Amino acid sequence: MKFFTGIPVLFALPMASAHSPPTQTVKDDVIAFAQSLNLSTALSADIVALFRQQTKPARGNADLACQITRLIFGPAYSDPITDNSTYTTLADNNWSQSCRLRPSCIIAPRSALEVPAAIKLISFLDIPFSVRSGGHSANLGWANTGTGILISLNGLTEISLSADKTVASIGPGNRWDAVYEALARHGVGVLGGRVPDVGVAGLILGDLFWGLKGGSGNFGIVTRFDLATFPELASFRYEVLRYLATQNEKLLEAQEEYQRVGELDSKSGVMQLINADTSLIALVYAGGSVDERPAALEPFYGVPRISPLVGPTVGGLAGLTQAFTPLFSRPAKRHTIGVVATGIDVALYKSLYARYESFRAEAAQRANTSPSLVMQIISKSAIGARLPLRLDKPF
Ligand SMILES: *[C@@H]1O[C@H](CO)[C@@H](O)[C@H](O)[C@H]1NC(C)=O
Ligand SMILES: *[C@@H]1O[C@H](CO)[C@@H](O)[C@H](O)[C@H]1NC(C)=O
Ligand SMILES: CC(=O)N[C@H]1CO[C@H](CO)[C@@H](O)[C@@H]1O
Repeated sequence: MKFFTGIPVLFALPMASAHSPPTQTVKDDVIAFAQSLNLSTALSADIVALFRQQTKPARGNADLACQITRLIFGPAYSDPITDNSTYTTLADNNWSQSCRLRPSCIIAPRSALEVPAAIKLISFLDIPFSVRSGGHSANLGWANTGTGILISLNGLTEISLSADKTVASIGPGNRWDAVYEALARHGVGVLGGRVPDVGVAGLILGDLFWGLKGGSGNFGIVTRFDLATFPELASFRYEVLRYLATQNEKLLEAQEEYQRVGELDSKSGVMQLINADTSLIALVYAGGSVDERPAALEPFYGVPRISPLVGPTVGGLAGLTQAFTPLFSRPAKRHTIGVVATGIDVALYKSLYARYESFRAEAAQRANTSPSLVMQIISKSAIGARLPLRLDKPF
């Protein structure tokens, strides 16, 4: 203190203000912010009061953000102290353990109108955040945050149909099985995921929609998807065939044959999954009857198989995805996923398969693992008809 004696007070003031912004400016900002939230006067005043009580800087202050959030959102708010059971359920609503984190608090908006307030708060205070639809991500730290606010969209579960049934309006908190079941009651379906508990928004924004492709939760929060419906998706032929692993090379040959010839019939589609002991091939065909094997899918019938997971059925996406449910084991595991895109080349498929087999054997010695190899056929007709990704053009 002695050192400063005699230094004019005038000098000391600017020093202080360089470290903490002048009180008045902060207050104006805060008042404008509180007013922008469209709350009652009393609630706005409470928010301003919370800022006044802070001893730490407001920027980046997750505790303050959570206190404000609690005032604004009431029962749509949870943290580990005030509502640990809701908090724990939402925080662990993970498909993959790799994404299990502990956010400071969670907001689960009950309507689209509540989403802007959450975003205003997060950006005003500059708080790390994460947005979750279904949480079906395997990327480390995705769909959750360990340092800020999780916005869980699980409360936005609208499913409605336009009067003429051509457009379904779907909230991002839905999972595909619920969507398929609800729409099947009206004789229509929408294009979505094959895994029943995948969230609607993660799949569409992660995989399908051109404008936000790859953006996942990073460019904005979609509060409703209006999807075109197709009656064909409520009633088509499907079956899920099962093969012993000893047939895998033959299956890859069948796949190549289908890709060269069968897929020219745009009514046909194939999903394939290679696991340790058995492989599954789901064969789908628009229209068709139980008794009639679609010629386009013939290559797969030629390979010796064991009893099917699902026999020939005429049904919708709800039934087909339910059949897959036992394949996606719970409780959650840790996942890692790698993807490579190739042209049609059976020699390459076989060498990828050999690589998979040696990886599987090696991994089994080190940990309790269950590697799968999935080959996803993106057909010419799918690219030409509706996919917005332009996979026919070089990246
Ligand atoms: C603002 O609040 C009023 C009253 O609660 C509500 O009716 C209105 O929809 C809100 N407006 C917006 C844009 O959130
Ligand atoms: C919340 O519940 C979980 C699971 O029961 C428990 O591990 C954790 O300690 C609890 N947290 C608090 C702050 O009580
Ligand atoms: C919804 C869900 O699968 N939650 C799981 C998340 O991970 C933990 C740990 O494995 C499980 O206990 C939860 O059931």
